[in-house]
Amino acid sequence: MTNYSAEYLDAYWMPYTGNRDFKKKPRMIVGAEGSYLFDDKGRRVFDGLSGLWTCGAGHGRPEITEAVSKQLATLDFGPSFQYGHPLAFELASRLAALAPGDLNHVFYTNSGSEAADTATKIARAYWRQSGQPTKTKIIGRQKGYHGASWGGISFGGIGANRKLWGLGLDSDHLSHTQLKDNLFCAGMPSRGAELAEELEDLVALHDASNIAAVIVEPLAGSAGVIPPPEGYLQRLRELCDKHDILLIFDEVITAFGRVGSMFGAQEFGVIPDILNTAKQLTNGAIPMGAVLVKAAIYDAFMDAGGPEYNIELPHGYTYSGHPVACAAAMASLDILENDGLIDRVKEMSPAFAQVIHGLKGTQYVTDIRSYGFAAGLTIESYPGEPGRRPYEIAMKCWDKGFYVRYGGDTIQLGLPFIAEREEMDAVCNALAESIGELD
Ligand code: PXG
Ligand code: PLP
Repeated sequence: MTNYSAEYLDAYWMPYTGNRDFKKKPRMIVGAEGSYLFDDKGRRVFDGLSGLWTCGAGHGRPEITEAVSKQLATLDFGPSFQYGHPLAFELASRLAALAPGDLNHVFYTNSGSEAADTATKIARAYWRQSGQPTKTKIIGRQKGYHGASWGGISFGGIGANRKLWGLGLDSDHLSHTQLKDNLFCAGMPSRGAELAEELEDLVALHDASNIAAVIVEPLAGSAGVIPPPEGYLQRLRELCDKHDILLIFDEVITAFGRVGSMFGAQEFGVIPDILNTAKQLTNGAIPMGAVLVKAAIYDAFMDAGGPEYNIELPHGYTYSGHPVACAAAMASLDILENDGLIDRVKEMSPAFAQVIHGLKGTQYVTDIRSYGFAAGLTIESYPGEPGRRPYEIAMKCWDKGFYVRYGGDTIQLGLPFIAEREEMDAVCNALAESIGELD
């Protein structure tokens, strides 16, 4: 079926979508394989964002299908509170071994939003357990994205995601690091490390005795791919240590290969106290997130736990560590390792940077940023309509057989880790052509 009636489309309130626009001209995806989506008209569309930064290993991987089917037939669900199943422990050990430093305890969630809530709840509870109950404020960063829950929209820094909701959680924000000095930079920009010093100003304003944690994406994804300035994350780490503030990295996009290392923490050489993951953890096949916590934090909860039958952290989700999600994650990590996909991203990212930065000089493209297999373009606005031109570009690309992400005044690419050089050229050509067709 390719002609959907208004009635057929009416009931579903789509997330982060212009519902009225979509329902006038539905873009229905009915299948996917490798780096391609298939629409309801039988067209093959290049997946320029790996789903939603989720499917780096490509769609329809038989290894994941098999692992998930087997798990469903063996243990479809087991209660996650007070009881466990072996695969959740195996996956936790595996993630702990992959993670840098002593980030060796894993709390499971079902999404990046829940990971943001979990990490910041752990941070606040940690200080309360440690006799510092006033340390509650969470410092995020302008342009940060940490999901759609009350936590995420409070310490998140994308205005459009906040303005409808009023008072959220006690938060403040560092400035973003997207500087005019760094326009058209491939990789980490050389200027901007001093922006980390703003944490000193926020400490002067609020006092460290009131601040639980700083949460940042090591590379900001949703806001349009903003790699960290050289030295910025190091300085943030130093200042967090100086003031006894926990540092949380939200690696929901950067973990598991996107930036050419297993974690952004490794790629950028800074180890946080808590590290959030989701998306690529299961290659997108089953919803799952994982919050990696350093030993000293976990141990503090165990030490303060009271009698051993007590629950040390009254927090969790019905589906935390879901057996089918664990199976998908194990298979997905196997694929990354067996196919050497993270090294592939690292090796091919200079070629990708060359291709994407080739769009410099294209009309309306006022900035291009890139790192690993991620890139963001800033598009000059129609007067008073910041979102329209990126939307028009993305729709033209879709018609040409290319899915790219648009949001705010940006276009984003997050190529599948299996993307070929010709596909990089093709998606960039489609972007250039689409921009050329604008009024
Ligand atoms: N943190 C970060 C850093 C994210 O990128 C979340 C948390 C929330 O995850 P969930 O699973 O609750 O959606 C995200 C999600 C885009 C795009 O196009 C990015 C996300 C989601 C959808 C689209 O940039 N990031
Ligand atoms: N709402 C109600 C009424 C519930 O019973 C539960 C879980 O038991 C939840 C919300 C939370 O659901 P989840 O654990 O899937 O986040």
